[in-house]
Amino acid sequence: MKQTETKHPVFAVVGHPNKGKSAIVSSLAMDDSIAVSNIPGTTYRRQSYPLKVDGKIIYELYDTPGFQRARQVLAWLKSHDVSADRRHEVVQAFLNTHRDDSRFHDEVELLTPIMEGAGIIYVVDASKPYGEECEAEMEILRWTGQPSMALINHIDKEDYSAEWKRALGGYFQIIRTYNPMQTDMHQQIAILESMAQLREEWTVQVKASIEFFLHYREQMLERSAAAITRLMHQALSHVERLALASENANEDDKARLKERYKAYLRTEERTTQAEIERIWHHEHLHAEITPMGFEQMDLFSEESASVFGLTRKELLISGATTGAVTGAGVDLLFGGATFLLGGAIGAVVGGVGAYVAFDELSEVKLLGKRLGKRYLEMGPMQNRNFPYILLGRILYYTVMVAARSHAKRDSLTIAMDSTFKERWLDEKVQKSLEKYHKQWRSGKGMDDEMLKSYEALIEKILKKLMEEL
Ligand SMILES: Nc1nc2c(ncn2[C@@H]2O[C@H](COP(=O)(O)OP(=O)(O)OP(=O)(O)O)[C@@H](O)[C@H]2O)c(=O)[nH]1
Ligand SMILES: [Mg+2]
Repeated sequence: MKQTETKHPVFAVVGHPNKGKSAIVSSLAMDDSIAVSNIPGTTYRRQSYPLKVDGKIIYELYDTPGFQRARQVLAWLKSHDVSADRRHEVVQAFLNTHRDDSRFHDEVELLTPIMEGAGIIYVVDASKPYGEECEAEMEILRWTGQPSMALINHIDKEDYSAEWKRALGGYFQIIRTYNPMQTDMHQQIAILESMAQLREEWTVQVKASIEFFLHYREQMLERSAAAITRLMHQALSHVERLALASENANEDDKARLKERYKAYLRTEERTTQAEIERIWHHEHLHAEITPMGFEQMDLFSEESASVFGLTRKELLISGATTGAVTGAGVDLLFGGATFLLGGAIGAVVGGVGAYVAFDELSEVKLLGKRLGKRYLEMGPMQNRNFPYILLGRILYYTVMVAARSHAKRDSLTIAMDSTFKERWLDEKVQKSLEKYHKQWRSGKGMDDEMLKSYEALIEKILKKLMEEL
């Protein structure tokens, strides 16, 4: 189908082998399933990757193999030359004659979508010096008559972009630098705006795509905030029950219940992380050998508490101690055997120890007979610090996933950042959050309206964090 007949813009990403074409497609189409590798010739066939939102395609990109025999193709075209306004017909004739010619497999693959109407995105790696072999490639692309732009990528640190720009200038209307390894919404929008300029008929569609794209980003934030709210709600209001075999509970039963309660919370966190990955189109993170996540840093570790939890001073600010917090309450706040974290962890957060007592997440209650059985019960979460640890961790995870380029294929390691908390949590935010945390603690639950306002608060925090990326 010709581009003018489709409702969304279509572009073919082409160039020399191993220059980052697939990385660029991954990044622009937000697709982490595409093969990206430093072995030249990784992409063997043309393949279309549409960016879809609610079933509607925003734009579609073709990943293609690199040119292999550009000079021979150009020689063939020249030997069949006609008038300049009909050169695209010669390219079409080349395709018709060479469809089954294995020598030109890659050229046929990459030229086909262009001759079907796709715009051209020509990728070069400006960390290598300009090479004349590209001239034949650019010349062939010119023969197709399709609108085109060049993207300058930097696979390594060296920079030969000045000489590349001079060479590309003779062939392309628009030349832009693009880093597929970085997620930057402005960079992405800039590319879309360049696409809009390429051909007058495309402007309206591409502008609409930009609107959709911005709207989609907004949606991803909203959906993330909803997932985080659900996690907080489930985790903090959860009540874990253990049926007892005998009349009385022994220490083993209590320990078993505590472990189950913790396991539930860990699973909820992991499930939400997976949901966040889906929202941000990182479907393949778990195919990695090293799973992404806080595997090295358990939800109930002191390290977690020191990085994400509140300090004693901050706990006092939250108003957690105002009113009648006595007896068990104080123990739940600072831990039965109130402990200060050791020097090693203190150092991580600049000498301020965080308070947590994971032994004291909630009281263990022995319940009366139910269906002839006795139950032990734990929950809802009473620990004042836990909500901040859980929330800090999921916010951090969301930011890491959202900031990850879809072109990356290494496993994501979470480098802990002890300054993260300062980026989102201040006294005001803490006070607003505490209102909800208190409600969950009380076991009264939360109505939809209150959950919605918590979600709005989380969304605001996420937006702020994302803007700083
Ligand atoms: N550091 C860095 N590496 C990049 C960048 N772009 C691509 N790479 C790496 O360069 C290698 C080649 O990238 P691909 O996207 O597979 O290249 P391609 O042009 O599709 O290659 P073929 O399919 O073989 O033609 C991969 O190892 C990428 O991770 C970049 O901007 N920065
Ligand atoms: Mg490729």
